[in-house]
Amino acid sequence: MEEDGSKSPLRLMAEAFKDLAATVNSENPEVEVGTFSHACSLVSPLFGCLGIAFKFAEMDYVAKVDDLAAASKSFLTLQSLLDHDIQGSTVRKPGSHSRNLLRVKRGIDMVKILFEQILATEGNSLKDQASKAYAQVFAPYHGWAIRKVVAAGMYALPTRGQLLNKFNEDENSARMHMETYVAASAPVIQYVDGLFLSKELGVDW
Ligand code: 1PZ
Repeated sequence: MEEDGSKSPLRLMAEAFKDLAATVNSENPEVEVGTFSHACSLVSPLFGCLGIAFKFAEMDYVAKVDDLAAASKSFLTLQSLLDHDIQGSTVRKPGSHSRNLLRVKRGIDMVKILFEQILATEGNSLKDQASKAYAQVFAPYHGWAIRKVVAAGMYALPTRGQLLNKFNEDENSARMHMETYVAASAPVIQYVDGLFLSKELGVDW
């Protein structure tokens, strides 16, 4: 039950990605950096529900999304942002827009897998679902120390019920928004991967 549907963070997230998906699925997709970074910024409220252990994930994610938002003043599309780093040989350089784009893409992918897991399971713990999403998306790229901290943080996650409460959702409205996000984020994630791969930049770094 949403007291004020227009303010539901899950709904805002789902709708922003639905719009992005429509762009990506159009004939000649041109995804604007500003539209993309705005949609990604709507994921941030999730962190508020995760507890203190995930504060550092939030800081890193938000900094990278902010960098993309700032880049939108210089580059109209994700494609032109990548081209700029290719020309300067700065694609993999720490802090580059392209590198941040790849990290942010992983963030929205992790949320997608987490929601898929939540939709597919019952029970009140989120630990297994979150661990699985992290293992698939981030663990291969994080060193031992970060993986340990994340694993410890998994014990401090809220329960499913607490998460829905914080989002001001009941099971049905939450399911609906999560399903929308899962369906809409898939082509967006694929599109970003496709951009990197079409320019032979790889996505496994
Ligand atoms: C209920 C779900 C629990 C979700 C837990 C999410 C855990 C992610 C933990 C990430 C710790 C981030 C610490 C910093 C990592 C950086 O070294 C890397 C590489 O950055 P670079 O070298 O390019 O500057 N950063 C990342 O890999 C991006 C991390 C973003 C994390 C976003 C997670 C979004 C998921 C939210 C789920 C609700």
